Amino acid sequence: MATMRLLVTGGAGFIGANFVHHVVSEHPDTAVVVLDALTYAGDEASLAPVAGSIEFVQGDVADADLVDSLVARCDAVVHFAAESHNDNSLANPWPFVQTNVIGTYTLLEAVRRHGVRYHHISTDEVYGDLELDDPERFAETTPYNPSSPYSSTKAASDMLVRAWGRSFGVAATISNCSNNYGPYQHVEKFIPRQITNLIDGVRPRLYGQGLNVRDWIHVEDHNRAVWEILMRGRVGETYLIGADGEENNRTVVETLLEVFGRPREDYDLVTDRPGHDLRYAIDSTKLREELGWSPRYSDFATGLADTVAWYRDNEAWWRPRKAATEAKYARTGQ
Ligand code: NAD
Ligand code: TDX
Repeated sequence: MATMRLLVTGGAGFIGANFVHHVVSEHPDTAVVVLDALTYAGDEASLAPVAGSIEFVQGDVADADLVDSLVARCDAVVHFAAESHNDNSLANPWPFVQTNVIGTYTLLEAVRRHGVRYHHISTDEVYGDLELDDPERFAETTPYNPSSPYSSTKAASDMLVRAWGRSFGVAATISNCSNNYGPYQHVEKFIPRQITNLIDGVRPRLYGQGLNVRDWIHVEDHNRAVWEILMRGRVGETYLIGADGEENNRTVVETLLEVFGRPREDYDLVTDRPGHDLRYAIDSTKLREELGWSPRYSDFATGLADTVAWYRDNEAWWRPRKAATEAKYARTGQ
C-alpha cells in the first residue's frame, strides 16, 4: 500500500528521470505518476529501467483538464517540466513562455483547487550573474535579475508560486539549483555535448573565451535535496541547492580531454552566446543547516569520469539525437 502518490512533471527529462529512478529505488512506498509531453527533450527510454514501477502519462502541463484530473488523485506534485535550454530560448522564446509560465500557472490552479502539496523546481539563473571576483554568492535573499528568455520565464514561474502561496495558501516550496551533470542529460547541454563530441573524435567547442563559470552539482545530489525539501522543508520557503562546484568552462573541457587522453589544448573557441551569464555561485547554507543535506559527489573530476563512462556505455540512448542537435548549433556558428 503506497503511503504517498506523487505526480512528477517532466519525468522523462534529464533531472526528472533521475528523480523518478531515485524515488523508485530509495522510497518504494511512494506511487509515482509521471506527466511528460515528450518534447524533443523528453525520452521515455530514460524511464525504461523503472517502467514497471510507475504510471506514465503523455501530456502537456498546460492542459488544464488533464492536469486537474491527475492532481485530483495525487498527494503532492514535483514540477520539473520546462523548456530548459538557454540557446533554444534565444532562437525562439515562445515555447518557454507557454510551458514555463502558463504550464506552472495551470499546475498552481490545480493544486489550489485540490489542496495538494507542491514543490517547484527552479534554477540559480533567476538571480542573473556575478563578476568573476565577486566574493558574494547567490542566497535565498538575492534579488531576481534574469538575463535570458529561459531564465526570465523561470523567474516568472517562481513569482507565481510565491503569489499562490501567499494569496491562496497553496502549500508550496521552491528550490533553485545550480548546473547539473550526470546520466540522461540531453546532448545539447555543455557537458554531454563535449563528451559525445570526444567519443566521435570531434574537438570540444567553447563559447567565447571559455572563461564563464558554472557551479556544478551531480544530479543525484540535487534530487536527494529535492526529496528532503518535499518531505521536511518548511512550506512557503525557498531553498538554494549547490555543491560548491565552481569551475570555468575551459577547465571542464580540459578535464574531459584528460579523461579521453587527448592534449589539453585540443578544443575550439566558437561564437559566444548573446547575453552569456558570466558566473553563477550558490550559497546552500540554509539547506545544509536546516535539513542536514550535503553533497555526496564532492570530487568533480570523479563525477565527470563517471559521466563519461555512462555516455560511453549508453550510446544507443544519445546517438539518435546527436546529428540534429549539431545541425542546430551549426546554424549559429556554435
Ligand atoms: P530537460 O529539458 O532535460 O527535461 C524537460 C522535460 O520536460 C522533458 O522530458 C520534456 O519532454 C518535458 N516537457 C517540456 N515541456 C513540457 C510540457 N509543456 N508539458 C509536459 N512536459 C514537458 O530539463 P532538465 O535539465 O531536466 O530540467 C528540469 C527542471 O530543472 C527544469 O525546470 C529546469 O529549469 C530545472 N533546472 C535545471 C538545471 C540543469 O542544470 N539542467 C539546473 C537547475 C534547475
Ligand atoms: O557547446 C557549448 N559550449 C559552451 O561553452 C555549450 C552547449 C555551452 N557552453 C557554455 C555555456 C555556459 O557557460 O557552457 C556553460 C553551460 O552551458 P549549458 O549547458 O547550456 O547550461 P547553462 O546555460 O549554464 O544552463 C544550465 O544550468 C542552469 C541548464 O541548461 C539550465 O536548465 C539550468 O537552469
